[in-house]
Amino acid sequence: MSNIGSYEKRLSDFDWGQARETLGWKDGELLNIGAMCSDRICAEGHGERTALIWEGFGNKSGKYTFDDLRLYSNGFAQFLKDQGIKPGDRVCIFMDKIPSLYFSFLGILKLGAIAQPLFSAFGDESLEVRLASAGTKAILTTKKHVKKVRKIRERLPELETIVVVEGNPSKLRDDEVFFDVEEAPKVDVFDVYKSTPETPSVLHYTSGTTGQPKGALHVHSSVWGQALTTSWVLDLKPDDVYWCTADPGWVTGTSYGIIGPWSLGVTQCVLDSGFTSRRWYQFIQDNRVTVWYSAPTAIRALMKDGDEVVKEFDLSSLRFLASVGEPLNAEAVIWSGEVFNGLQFHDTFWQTETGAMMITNYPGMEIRPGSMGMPFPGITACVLDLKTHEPLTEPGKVGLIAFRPGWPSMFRQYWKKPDIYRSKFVGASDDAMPDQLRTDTSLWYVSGDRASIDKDGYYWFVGRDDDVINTGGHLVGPFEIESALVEHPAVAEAAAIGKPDEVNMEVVKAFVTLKPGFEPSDDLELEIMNFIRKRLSPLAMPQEIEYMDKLPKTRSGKIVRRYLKALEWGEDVGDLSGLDDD
Ligand code: 6R9
Repeated sequence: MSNIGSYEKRLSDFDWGQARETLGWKDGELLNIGAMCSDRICAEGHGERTALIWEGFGNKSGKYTFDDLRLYSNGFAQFLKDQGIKPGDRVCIFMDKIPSLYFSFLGILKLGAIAQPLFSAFGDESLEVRLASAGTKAILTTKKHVKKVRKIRERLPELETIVVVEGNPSKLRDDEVFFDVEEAPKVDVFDVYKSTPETPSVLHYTSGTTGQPKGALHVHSSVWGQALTTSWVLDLKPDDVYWCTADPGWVTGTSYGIIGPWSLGVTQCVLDSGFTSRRWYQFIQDNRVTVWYSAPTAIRALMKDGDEVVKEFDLSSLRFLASVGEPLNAEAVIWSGEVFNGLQFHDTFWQTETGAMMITNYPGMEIRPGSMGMPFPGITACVLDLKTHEPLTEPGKVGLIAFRPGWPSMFRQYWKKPDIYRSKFVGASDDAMPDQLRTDTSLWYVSGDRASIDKDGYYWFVGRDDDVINTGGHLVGPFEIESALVEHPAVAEAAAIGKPDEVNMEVVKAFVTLKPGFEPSDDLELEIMNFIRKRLSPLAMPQEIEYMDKLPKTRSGKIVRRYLKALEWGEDVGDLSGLDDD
C-alpha cells in the first residue's frame, strides 16, 4: 500500500497538519531541520539505522548511522560556532558529494546559520558572483577546490573564514583553517539553535533571463512540504534504500537528497563519481536500492546505452522511480517500464523557488507518458492566459503555470531583491513586502513555465516562458554567460541561447562578434569555450560558437535572443518589426 493511498481522498481532506503527523512531530517541539534529520531520529530509537551509504571515486566508500549524522553535524556546528559564525550568517558549502557536505549542511542549520550550497564544478567567477551577492561569511571546501576561493578572496571583504575539510592540512595558507570532523573529538551535545518556522535555512542560487543569479531563500518550516511530498510522492518507508542522484548544489539535492528522506529516517545512498551506465546499475545492485529519484538527461543517457547493459545487473530491488528537472519525454517513460521490471519513471515538476514538488505523478496513478501529472494535494495550481493573466478553463490551452501562495516550502524572498520577488506574483501591489506576498492567497505565483491542462486535469509541459537555458536539468542564465564572454579579449558582443540536444535537451550555443584585429578561427572558438568552462562551469560552456558580423538587436539596442533561438530551432522567427534593420 502506497503512503498516499487515494489521491482523490487526499485532495478532499487535505491540510498541512498531515505533514506533522507524517513526521510524528508534536506542537512545541523544536523545528530545526538539522536536528530533525539527525537528533530526532536518534531520540526515536533509530540511532543505529544506516543514514548514509557513500561511494566516491577510486574505491572510497563509507557507511554512517543516524547517530554518526548526529555527532558529525554537532561537530560542524560547534566548530563553526567556535570560528565566530552566528545565526543568520551565510555559510557556503563548496565541495564534491563527500560525506562532510552532508554533515556540514545539517551542522550549519543546527547553528541557526544559512546553508548556501554551490556546485563544486563552478569556476571562480560563478563562485564570486554568488558569494558577493549573499555576503557569505564562511566557506567550507576541500583542498581540490580551495584554489578557486583563493583567486577571488581579496574581492570578497565579507568572507572571513575559509575552512578546508579534506586534503592535506600542511599546505594551507595562514588565513585558512583545517577541520576533519571524523578525526576531531566527538561533540555529543550541541545546543541547537531554537529556530522558528520562519527562520532562514537554505539559500539556493538560481538563474533568470536577466541579471546575475538570484538567491532563493528558504526557511525551516520548508520541511513540512519536503517531508510530506517525500512520503506521498516518492513513497519512502523506513526500510527503503533511497538514491537521489542530484548534487546538493541543486535544490533537488537538498530538498530530496537530504531534508525529505532524513527527516523521515530513511537510508540514503550517495554516489560521487562520474557517470557511466554500468557504474550506476552496479550501484543500484550493490546497495539494493529500492527508490530512485533522477533526471531526464541521465535517463536518456541510460536509454542510449541500451537494454543489454541493463540485463547485466540484478535490479530487482527497485520498486519506485521518479524524475525531475526537465521535460521527461514519453519515450523515456515507456522505455523505463520495459527495462526496469515494469517500473515507469514518475515525472515531478517543481522549482528552486517552490522548494518542494508541485505537480507530479503519484504511486498507483495511471501515468500518461509525457505528462507531469497533477498538483500535489494542498497546492492550488492553474495555467494563466499568456496576455490577460486570467486562469484558463478550456482544456488544452497553453498558459503560464501558476500557484496560489502559501505552501510551506515556498521561497521567502530573493536575497536582497524584493522587486524581483514581487515581479513573480500576478496582482501584487507595487509596495507589497515579501511577507505579504507569500501569504496572500488572492495572488498567483507565476513559475515562468508554459503548460496546458487536459480535460482530466493532467498537466503537459510546453516550454519556458523566458530565455533561461535548461541543460541536463540545470538552469543557466544567458546573461551570466554573455557577461563572461565579453570579458574575453577577442569578444566584442555576445548572445547565448539553448540549442537542441538529444541527451541534455539543450546545450549552450553562443553567438559572438569579434573586436577589431581578431579573426574567426577554430582555435579561437576552443579558447573561448575553455575560458567559459574555467570561469563559470562545464555546464555553462558553449558547445558551439558562431561568429557573426553583428548581432540582431531591437531599436533600443537589446540583443534579441528570441530571433537567434528561432533560427537555431528551425522555428518561425515571428514579428521582427522591433529589430534594428539598418
Ligand atoms: C527542481 C528544479 C526549475 C525549472 C522549471 C522548469 C524545469 C523542472 C520539470 C521541468 C519540465 C519537469 N523543470 N522540472 N520542466 N518537466 N518535470 O528543477 O529546480 O533548477 O529551479 O529548475 O526546471 O523549467 O521552471 P530548478
